[in-house]
Amino acid sequence: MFQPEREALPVPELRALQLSQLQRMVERQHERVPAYRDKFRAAGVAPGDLRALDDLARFPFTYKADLRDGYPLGLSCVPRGELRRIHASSGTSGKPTVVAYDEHDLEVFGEVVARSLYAAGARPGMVFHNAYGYGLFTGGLGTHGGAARLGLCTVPVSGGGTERQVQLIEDLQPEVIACTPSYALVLAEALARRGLGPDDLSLRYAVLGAEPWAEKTRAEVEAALGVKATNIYGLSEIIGPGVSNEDHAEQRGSYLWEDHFYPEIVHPQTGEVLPEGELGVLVLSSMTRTALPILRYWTGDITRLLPGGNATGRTMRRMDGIQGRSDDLIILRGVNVYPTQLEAVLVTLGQVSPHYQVVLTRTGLMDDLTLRIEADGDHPALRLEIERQIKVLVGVSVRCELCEAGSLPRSEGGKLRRVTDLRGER
Ligand code: DLL
Repeated sequence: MFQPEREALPVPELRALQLSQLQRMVERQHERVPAYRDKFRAAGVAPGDLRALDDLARFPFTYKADLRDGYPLGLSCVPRGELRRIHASSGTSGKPTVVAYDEHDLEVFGEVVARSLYAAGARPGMVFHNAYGYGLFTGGLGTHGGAARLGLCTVPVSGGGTERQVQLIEDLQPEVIACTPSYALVLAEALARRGLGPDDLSLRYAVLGAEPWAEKTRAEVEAALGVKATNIYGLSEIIGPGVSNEDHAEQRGSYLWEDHFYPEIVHPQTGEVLPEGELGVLVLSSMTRTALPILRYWTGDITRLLPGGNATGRTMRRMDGIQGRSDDLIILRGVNVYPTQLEAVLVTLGQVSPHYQVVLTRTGLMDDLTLRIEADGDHPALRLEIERQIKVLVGVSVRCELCEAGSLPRSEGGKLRRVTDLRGER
């Protein structure tokens, strides 16, 4: 462990710490942020009502729209002069969401990413090929700061420029690589084209995240690069990468750094807090942030909490892989479908590549979903089998289209969009 005194804190002490941090947080928000004062008043709560962790359920959620309404820095708790960095996540429409950090927040950011990289297998002195995008996106600079804190030697290559990345991996012999899982597949293909396989590479650990991915991708990346791959999760509104990370020796759920981020799982429609182990929307409170503490942030990410305290000695809870986003939900002729459910079927069939795209179209009043998958040649039997399995396991009729290997879009270094919705177009 990077910080055993924190990561293995006995659970009763951890809960007491969380309560006192949450109490301090709501008091500061009430005192300093008019928008939170209004939200508390509308919900009929005051900071003094938070006497036990269960009381948190009475407090309001914060949504992306609250950050947008306060654009750019309406929810900030500190004067402008105390800010040290700003990141922004690009929205699909309109203004980006801006997030701000003061010196203390950057310390927290470095600490949680250092813990994450350590859990992923990185150790001081290793060379770190960082292919997350540098810039307004939190991925590049966020992992960079944590790597510095851990004592890695970072190659800040950023996303894109695949041929140059391959050259650098060959020449600088990094032990650790970080990028999106879809870009790891692109790098693996490019390395293979140069005749470089797992035994030729220095890489040992891959830290993959920023988008959903399945076990099949893990297996492919591990085999092609000769690494142990772990899942890193995070989001700009809470801090960036490093909210949670899997342990490389275990690879079963990402340890959530609960001394900084308080997790809840809630029902996607009612917002009711669900018992541990149930699937729902992840809601996070960034308790220790000073510039931009966010209360009960509705991440929209669907997952479940798993217990901690297993072989790794960490007491903090883990979160399962992200199963989808509450706003990615496709409602196809009345049936709820997440793209990851389709991916899961492909994984169980095992004969197709992890490259797929979902295309939604409309004929008259009927919505249609076409699942485009790469395969070598057209195999009508395979196509029918995929359609049949999806009908049985997901409950919808889709059309499967097999495309030539290498023909579907690949990640260009950033997040890959898998769903194309043409239903609004003629
Ligand atoms: O993607 C932060 C990050 C950078 C995480 C690098 C990991 C590695 P945003 O751009 O604000 O921040 O996007 C956050 O991305 O709400 C999820 O929907 C998705 N996401 C992030 N990590 C994972 C993951 C960064 N491991 C949004 N699995 C989140 C699935 C993920 N989805």
